[in-house]
Amino acid sequence: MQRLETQQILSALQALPEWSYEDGALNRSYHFPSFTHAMAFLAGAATVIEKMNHHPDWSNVYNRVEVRLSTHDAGGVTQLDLDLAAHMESLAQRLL
Ligand code: H2B
Repeated sequence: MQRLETQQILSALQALPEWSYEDGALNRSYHFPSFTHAMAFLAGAATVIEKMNHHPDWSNVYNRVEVRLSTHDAGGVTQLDLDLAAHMESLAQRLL
């Protein structure tokens, strides 16, 4: 998987307006209605993540989930990160 150039990343993020490109990674903060919603999001995303074998840096505090996506092997953002961000976004739509 090849690392993408900044311009390619910014252009792809036009389809993911809630995501930002900072510090070499894609970033998104989710604020769910409850802890249960946040857990449903994490569990749903975990299935996709395992299928992709592509893992986020993420953290949870109560109803908030902070996600940071990069491809460690490539030292930056690749198409895999954009694909995972799109999957997470469609999962989250049903829970936000
Ligand atoms: N996830 C992420 N985000 N970046 C990686 O480089 C990565 C990964 N590498 N999940 C995978 C697993 C790698 O360890 C295996 C061997 O493909």
